[in-house]
Amino acid sequence: MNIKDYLQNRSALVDRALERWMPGEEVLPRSLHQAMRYSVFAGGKRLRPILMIAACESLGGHAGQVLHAACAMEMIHTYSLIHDDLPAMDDDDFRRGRPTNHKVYGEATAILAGDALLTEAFRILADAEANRSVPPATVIKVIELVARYAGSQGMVGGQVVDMESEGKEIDFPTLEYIHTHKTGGLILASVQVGALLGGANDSQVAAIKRFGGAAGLAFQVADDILDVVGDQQHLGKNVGSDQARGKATYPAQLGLDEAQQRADELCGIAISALAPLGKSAEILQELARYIVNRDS
Ligand code: GRG
Repeated sequence: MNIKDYLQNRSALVDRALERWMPGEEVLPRSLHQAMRYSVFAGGKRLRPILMIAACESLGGHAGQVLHAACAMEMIHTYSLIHDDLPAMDDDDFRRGRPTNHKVYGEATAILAGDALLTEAFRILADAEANRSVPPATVIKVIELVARYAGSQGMVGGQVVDMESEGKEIDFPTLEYIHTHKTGGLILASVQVGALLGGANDSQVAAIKRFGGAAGLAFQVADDILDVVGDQQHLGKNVGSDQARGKATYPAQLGLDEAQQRADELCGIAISALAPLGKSAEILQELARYIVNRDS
């Protein structure tokens, strides 16, 4: 299967699973569930769930083993986007090609929709039926891992340092801290969860971790580049906003050419990290290329 078909096929699987796991619009309180569904079903790329599935498959597992965790990860990612767009943070009007959550439902409901998505994600990760074939120690490890990468020393921590750095000159290690924590963390967590639920041994987990670290950082470098050269229509959000806000980005620190070189270098590191997994990791390697060459 080529990468385009793979992305389409696995994204459709994730969407169907999200329909199963997300409360319907008719479930009380309706306004909250409508707001949650508005952002989850707004047409995201489903990159983190797809990476989780691909990691599991690269170890001989199948998508069904991780679909619940893949949905949980997408819900955490969506919560972070809703909160990031709020007036108190980036104050953005467009996301995934539509008005942002708070523009439609109001700030209070948008905050609560994000809170509920985060909380529901952990309910799903702990679901007994979804984990019926998973050793309990693995379930606990997965929950701990996701909490760590999403929490104060992960995504939320990265977001705080990002906010505190706006309009300031920061050094390169601080820039890398922001990118690896704010965005890279959920990508690294996704592939690790895919490996753990796919029954990986320690050396396989180590290879997947090296892949996820490089691919996660590459994703954010590419995102910075897209904010400079990308097309608003394709991206579904405003472009040029990083520079306007004085955000710390790779193009701002290194210039566009060097930022692109760094993205390519990270892609190479991610691809080489998978050498021990052999041919079964080809799709993950393609996903690394997609991450740095995408146009949205
Ligand atoms: C508010 C706790 C909290 C954290 C926010 C992820 C994040 C941290 C902020 C998002 C800001 C942002 C746009 C970062 C750039 C990288 C990124 C996460 C882009 C969006 O991810 P995609 O491209 O989006 O995978 P889709 O919509 O395709 O899922």
